[in-house]
Amino acid sequence: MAGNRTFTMIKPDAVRNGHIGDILAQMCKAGFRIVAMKYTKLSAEKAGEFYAVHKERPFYGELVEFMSSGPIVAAILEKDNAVADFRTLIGATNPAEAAPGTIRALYATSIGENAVHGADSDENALIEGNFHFAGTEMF
Ligand code: 3AN
Repeated sequence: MAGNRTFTMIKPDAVRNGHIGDILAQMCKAGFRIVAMKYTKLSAEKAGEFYAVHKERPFYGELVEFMSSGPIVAAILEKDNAVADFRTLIGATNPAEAAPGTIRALYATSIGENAVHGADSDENALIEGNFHFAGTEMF
């Protein structure tokens, strides 16, 4: 059965470009409820840990540098079928391939600086949510 929680980050590019409010509004309009949320900044070490699965990929260094380059908004969101529905809402990793109206089509500038993160499975949503939040910060 599909889980009902996902994990997201509004990435440093979207924060820098002033899109926090618009992106949060889209998430809420799409029916996601906020379980946990914080405005924070990842150290390079923490970003490296978060993206450890991509360690062998050629863009890993660039990704870690970018994700630690400025503040982000981290959040756990709740809705039926959360992981899949959220990935539909944000669109493809490469904004050039993202469906019109999706968050990445609207706000992302490149495949590396693609405005938002969305967990890719229920298992990773749980791991990523627990990476950023204590149980006492989830409501
Ligand atoms: P998604 O975020 O859509 O699940 P992944 O898991 O393939 O995509 O990649 C994780 C992150 O790594 C992406 N959000 C993006 O910021 C970065 N990334 C992926 N592919 C590339 C690439 N070819 N060049 C630079 N950065 C990339």
